[in-house]
Amino acid sequence: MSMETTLSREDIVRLTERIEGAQTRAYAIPKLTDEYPAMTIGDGYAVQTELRRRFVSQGHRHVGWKAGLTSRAKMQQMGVNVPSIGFLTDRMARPENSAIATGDLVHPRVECEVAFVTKAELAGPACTRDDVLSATDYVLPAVEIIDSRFSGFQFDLESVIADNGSSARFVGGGRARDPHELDLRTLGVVMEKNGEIVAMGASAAVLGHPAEAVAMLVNILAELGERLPAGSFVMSGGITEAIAVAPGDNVIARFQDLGSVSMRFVA
Ligand code: 0L1
Ligand code: MG
Repeated sequence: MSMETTLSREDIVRLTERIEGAQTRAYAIPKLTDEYPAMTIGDGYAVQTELRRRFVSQGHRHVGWKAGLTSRAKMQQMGVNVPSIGFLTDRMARPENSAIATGDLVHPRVECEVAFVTKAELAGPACTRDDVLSATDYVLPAVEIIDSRFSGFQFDLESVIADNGSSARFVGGGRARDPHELDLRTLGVVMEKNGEIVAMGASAAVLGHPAEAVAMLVNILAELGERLPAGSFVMSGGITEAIAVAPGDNVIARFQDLGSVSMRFVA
């Protein structure tokens, strides 16, 4: 993936302020490429990096990363052939079984993911699935609440990367397990909303194996000049499609061998 950048420092800062406003005050904006059609993936990551720098300087704690657009279905839906990554902070974490407010989100959707917690540093550019499994302390079931800030879901990869891969909230739960005790390719997941099954899938939907997505994330980090520190929380990408949620909805994600994660949404 080329990380070539074309935007000036002033434009990066301007776009970061635009994304920060949309994220923190929960309003939709047009995709960034409407104004900057020549924007590259490298420019998207430059905006994302500046956004992370600003949040950290405001006291947010950077706790890990997420891989996004890791299933063939999602890539096809978006017309892209490369996944994306985004950062996670403590302010995005929500406890299991909690009430999650939608008032500070634009159009939230939920997806089931396997999360990894690492016990050793990982570095690209040639990180492999086996490297990830050796560096993993445990895996746990998680739900990501994504929230694209772009009007009517009209976006492209450059804009989504600048918007931190639509990251908004995440909930970990269930049972922490040693990944060597599980077959992480064939893990089944069922998502229920208000008692109805709304999505289901198997973990192989994530690049064939969720640890493959974490390796990909580490290799993208290397292109950005970064490593994944020990103790990171990493979301490996949606196994199921993203399902829209609204106040009053109760969501439970049931993972084979890992237990379940639940939450409810309030205004
Ligand atoms: O987590 C993800 O797969 C990122 C999705 C980005 C695009 C969207 O908001 O649907
Ligand atoms: Mg996701």
